[in-house]
Amino acid sequence: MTIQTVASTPFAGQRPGTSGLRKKVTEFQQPGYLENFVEAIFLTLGEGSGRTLVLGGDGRYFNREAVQTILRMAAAHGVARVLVGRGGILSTPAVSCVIRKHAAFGGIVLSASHNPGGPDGDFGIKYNIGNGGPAPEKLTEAIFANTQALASYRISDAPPVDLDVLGAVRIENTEVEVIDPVADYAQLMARLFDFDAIRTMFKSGFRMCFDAMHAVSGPYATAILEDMLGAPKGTVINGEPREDFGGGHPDPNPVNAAELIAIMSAPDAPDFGAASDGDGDRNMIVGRGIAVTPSDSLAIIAANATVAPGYAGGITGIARSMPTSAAADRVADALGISCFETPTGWKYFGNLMDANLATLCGEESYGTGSNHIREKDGLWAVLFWLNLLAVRAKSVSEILHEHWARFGRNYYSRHDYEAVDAAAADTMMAALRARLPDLAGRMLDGHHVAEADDFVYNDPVDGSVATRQGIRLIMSDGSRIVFRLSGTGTEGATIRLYLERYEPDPARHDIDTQEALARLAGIADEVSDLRRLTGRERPTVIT
Ligand code: VG1
Ligand code: CO
Repeated sequence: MTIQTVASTPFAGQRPGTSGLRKKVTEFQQPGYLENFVEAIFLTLGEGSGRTLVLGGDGRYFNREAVQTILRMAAAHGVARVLVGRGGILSTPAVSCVIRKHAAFGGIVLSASHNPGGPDGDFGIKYNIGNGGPAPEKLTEAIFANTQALASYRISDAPPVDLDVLGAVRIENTEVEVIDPVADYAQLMARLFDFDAIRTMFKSGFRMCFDAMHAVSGPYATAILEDMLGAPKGTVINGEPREDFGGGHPDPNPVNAAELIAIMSAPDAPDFGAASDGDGDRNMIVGRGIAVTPSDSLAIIAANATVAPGYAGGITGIARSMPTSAAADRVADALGISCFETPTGWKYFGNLMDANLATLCGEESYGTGSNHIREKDGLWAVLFWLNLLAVRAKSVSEILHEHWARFGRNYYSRHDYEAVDAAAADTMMAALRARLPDLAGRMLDGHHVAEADDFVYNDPVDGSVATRQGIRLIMSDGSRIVFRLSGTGTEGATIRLYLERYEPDPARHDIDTQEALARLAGIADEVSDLRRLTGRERPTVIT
């Protein structure tokens, strides 16, 4: 075994987006592409002696190969110890959990989350810091700068490690320990939630369907729901992780998790349904015949937090990404705590949780979580709901309607225009930005525009500023229209249009969501000229 220095040249486009570097597998397979990015991570972190690093991914195509490369590079950079999940598997929340539990210096997550996998699909890589959360922008920018400057990378020529056998082996001076990917995470969940109450509920005949979408949460859900909580075998469907997610699109929303929605809409539907994404950090909550929006789920978890033993002492604050609906703000008001509004992406929540300003965090994109780790956590949200259902002994629909009756309903929807021409999307955003001063104060189809701006976030903890985080029109009645460009797509540009309208009257809480938001959608098209500029008649996906 020796350490080699391999000559290399920079690749364009290695700037991490909303959540790490995501590209087509074929791009990652270019000689030196992955190595350059990993070298830049190590250059940014400094030499690794005495440090522990956590490593794992969602099991998608190229995961195992990438793990072997990164292990040999970690050894070349003097990392003392690497904790790697068996089979190269660790869900995103499990990486965060293991980093914190073992006081690791940081972790590398291999995932493109909900993006499709397989040889023609996507791959991704992300660095998490010692608090268990995604690296802040300052660090990702430094990594990017290093990718553009390096001339070589260092790697050991050691043979591959057997990733399927638990235990420790050595590469150079680095100890590589293959760990059970589920154990630490499952232990943490058992501390946060009332497993006895949930077990009793399953014993009394409560039925659930968890769709793991052939992604990473399968082993976690099977171990926790079926083995620990006694849910009947078969509660977890599509539980076997596959390199191509069974050809599916592992995004837990009503469009991509259509199988689960069909099961939950059938006459003999189970009491509760849930799904999770590629890397296990997203969740969708479904009742019989009714899907809960992620924004409502965050608000409901906040309003009921104390039912779970881990949150029995109450919550200090809530944080939500800017496009997420203001449903949680109403709960925060009622509880007399703060609700922070951050840019899109979990990395912005880390400081708030570290400073104990926020206990719960959420995003409209099916992401919910708490300060138990520093990533969003799909199974955590599902377990919270199970705990809530066990304590309240009500249906999902009853809980949802009672919440709306108390706080009002924030009708909410996101319209995605995927893989549109990048230049057309930029033109649209630039034109909208230019029109902002003119839009403020205008009446648009009966709505008075109270504010029109491009969201700027001032981090209250470290004073950092994030600009251009989404164009928003805020109406006097609280309705909102938000435009953003995605930072996770790998083809052209994806325009996200977020629509929200508040309805206090319980008699009007069962309107079809798209109908309730139709006027706002019309205004959005009119002010942005989206359809004409992109040549798209309708969104690719509506959630
Ligand atoms: C999307 C979501 C965002 C989420 C991010 C990562 O980003 O909108 O809320 O944090 O994905 O989630 P964007 O830039 O495409 O809108 V995951 O589960 O893909 O790591
Ligand atoms: Co994800």
